[in-house]
Amino acid sequence: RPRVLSGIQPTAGSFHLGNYLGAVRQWQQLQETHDAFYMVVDLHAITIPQDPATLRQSSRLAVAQLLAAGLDPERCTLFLQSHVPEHTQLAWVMNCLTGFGEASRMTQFKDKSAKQGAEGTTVGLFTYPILQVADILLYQADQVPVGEDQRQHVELTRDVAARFNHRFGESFTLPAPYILKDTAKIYDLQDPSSKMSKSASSEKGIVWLLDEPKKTAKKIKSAVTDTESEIRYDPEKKPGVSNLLSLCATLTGSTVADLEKSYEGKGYGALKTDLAEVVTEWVAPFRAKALEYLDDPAALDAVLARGAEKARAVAGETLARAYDRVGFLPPV
Ligand code: AQP
Repeated sequence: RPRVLSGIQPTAGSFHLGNYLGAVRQWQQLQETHDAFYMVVDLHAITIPQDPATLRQSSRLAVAQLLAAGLDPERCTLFLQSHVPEHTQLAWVMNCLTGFGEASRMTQFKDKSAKQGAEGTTVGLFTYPILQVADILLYQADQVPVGEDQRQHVELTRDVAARFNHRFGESFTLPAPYILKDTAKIYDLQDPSSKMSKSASSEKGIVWLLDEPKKTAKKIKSAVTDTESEIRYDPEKKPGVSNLLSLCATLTGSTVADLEKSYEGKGYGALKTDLAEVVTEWVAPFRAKALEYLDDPAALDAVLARGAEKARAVAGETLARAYDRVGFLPPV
């Protein structure tokens, strides 16, 4: 079976709809057909300041949500990044194979560092894409299911892997991004020209999966549209309406063209009301399940312990081979 690997940051509160539709939903599907490795990336989370107690809680919350979204630890390897020290061990080698200019071109770093300011920007934020290179290469992943915002990091991974292979001999699989066109980028409800993002979206622009479903319905109903009234998919001229149409199509399994037809002659209110219902119908049982999993932290920790064991078996082997190729003497 081809192998997939992906990760998600533990977020205080919950995942948002962009995380779910852009990534996690595909993870659930791919565990049926692929050898799947999914991790909660707590090492990545500390690239911006985190309160230790909150981070611990957010990591368990992330696992609870992944289980509620249908990840099955019998079908995939689900683990916490910090439980597998091989990630940081391989990352050092990859740091030494990545150009400073190359890393400086990462647009996510440019955006986030501009927001943090020079003083608030850590070296960790700068090198985080290189830790991601190690994350992916350790498992020899063929594909990486992510949202569009992560494409550049997967491309960096390919470049660094090719460089390692060229210099030290064929060692790493070159991974391809697995990005579904329809859900590659879910947009902010209030600012539909920007992606829905936990750090950049306003509270009204983001759908948190663990919010009260009523609150979510209200947010959807007050989503920004435009001054026309026609329900038509046109991301350039009508980004708000187009976002609502894509969300509705994705969640109901219909096509945007069919939706356009069925809303002919109807106003934006009808689309928003229907979408609010579709989202809350999905979110309500998801939320109930996640909260139930969260009630049993020992069970969540057991899932992670088993996941780490499975992950380390693969990661340890890759790391040992890479260290050998680089010329590190094995410990005796
Ligand atoms: N708006 C989005 N549309 C589609 N996919 C998205 N993803 C995130 N936002 C969208 C995908 O979700 C996965 C996990 O993301 P993450 O939280 O670990 O990191 P991120 O990409 O940095 O997500 P955010 O919310 O945008 O966080 P900030 O604000 O910190 O940058 C990834 O596969 C991502 O592509």
